[in-house]
Amino acid sequence: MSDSSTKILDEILQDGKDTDIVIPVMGATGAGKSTFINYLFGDGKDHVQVGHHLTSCTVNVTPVILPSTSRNPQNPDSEPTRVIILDTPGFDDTLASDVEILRRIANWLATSYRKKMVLAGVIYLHDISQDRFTGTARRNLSMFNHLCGEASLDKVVLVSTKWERFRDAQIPTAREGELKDKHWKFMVGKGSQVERFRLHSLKDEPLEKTGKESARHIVNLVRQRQAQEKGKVIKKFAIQIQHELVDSKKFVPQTEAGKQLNYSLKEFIDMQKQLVTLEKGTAEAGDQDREDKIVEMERTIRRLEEQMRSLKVSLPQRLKQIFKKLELAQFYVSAWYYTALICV
Ligand SMILES: Nc1nc2c(ncn2[C@@H]2O[C@H](COP(=O)(O)OP(=O)(O)OP(=O)(O)O)[C@@H](O)[C@H]2O)c(=O)[nH]1
Ligand SMILES: [Mg+2]
Repeated sequence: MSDSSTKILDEILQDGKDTDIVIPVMGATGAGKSTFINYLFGDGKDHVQVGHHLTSCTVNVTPVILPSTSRNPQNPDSEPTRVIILDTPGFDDTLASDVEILRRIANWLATSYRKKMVLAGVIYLHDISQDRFTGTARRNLSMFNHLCGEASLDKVVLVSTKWERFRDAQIPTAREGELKDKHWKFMVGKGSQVERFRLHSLKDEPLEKTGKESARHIVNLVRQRQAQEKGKVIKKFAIQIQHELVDSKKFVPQTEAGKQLNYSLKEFIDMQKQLVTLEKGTAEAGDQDREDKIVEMERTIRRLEEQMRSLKVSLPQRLKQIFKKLELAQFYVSAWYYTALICV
């Protein structure tokens, strides 16, 4: 993305006001977030960039304004409502580390909350054409839950995408059932809604809403829930990470989502130990399974090392002194410990 377009996108946030409605779209890389957002416009144009390659496409948090701005009928002179849809990069991205992605999402959401922009709800996309609920899918769902917090899950719509990759609806329907019974069970129990984003109907399947209508229907679900809550808590509604960063004045690594990344750093140490043991084993065996495991672990280690480097960069001396002053001893010590590990 060019510098000038990034500047324009920043302006949406800079102009943020309490009449703005924000709806972030999240999910793993390639789940179809940018495609979903473009369908909301229904004009065939790319308002956000869609990726057709194996590398991640959206690397920055990108807000777009839906062309459905409306005025308050009781007060026609008031500012029109801007509905801002937020495109986000997924975790386990191929281009940026999880620490960096969390920092970008967290900064945008915290700034919007400070400006009193109203977060109406969150849309989470999952690619139903994936044969397995992979580590990346699990990680994204876990990070998403820690960003939102349990209390916000009734503002979440869980959406499956890429149904068109099947000949009929049998397999994706069964997969959706499995998601509801297993991976999404907790969230559905806390009030998350489940929906399908559909581009066109499959064999013997009448569908009322496809393409733009399907995408708009999902956004309307979020807005309807917000309307039901109007006058109650909506003006104060925020997801967990916004409360943590703005109300509780925490640093990103201290938030529930940030702590997830610390756990990954601990994993790094365990993995190194396991790797040494496995390497010893392969010297005598030539065992293919074992070799595959090593390749997979080396890949994870490289990813975690990258995160550690990012953490080091995000912890300059000045910040360390602040932690010390605030007597955040536990966090300070562990951050120092990991930094020292990288230096040896
Ligand atoms: N058939 C089908 N293809 C889809 C759908 N959504 C996305 N795609 C395709 O999936 C690929 C990735 O889509 P994107 O919209 O770029 O996915 P993304 O979640 O924004 O990916 P990142 O920006 O990398 O995080 C593109 O080739 C899209 O055309 C869908 O609902 N159905
Ligand atoms: Mg994208």
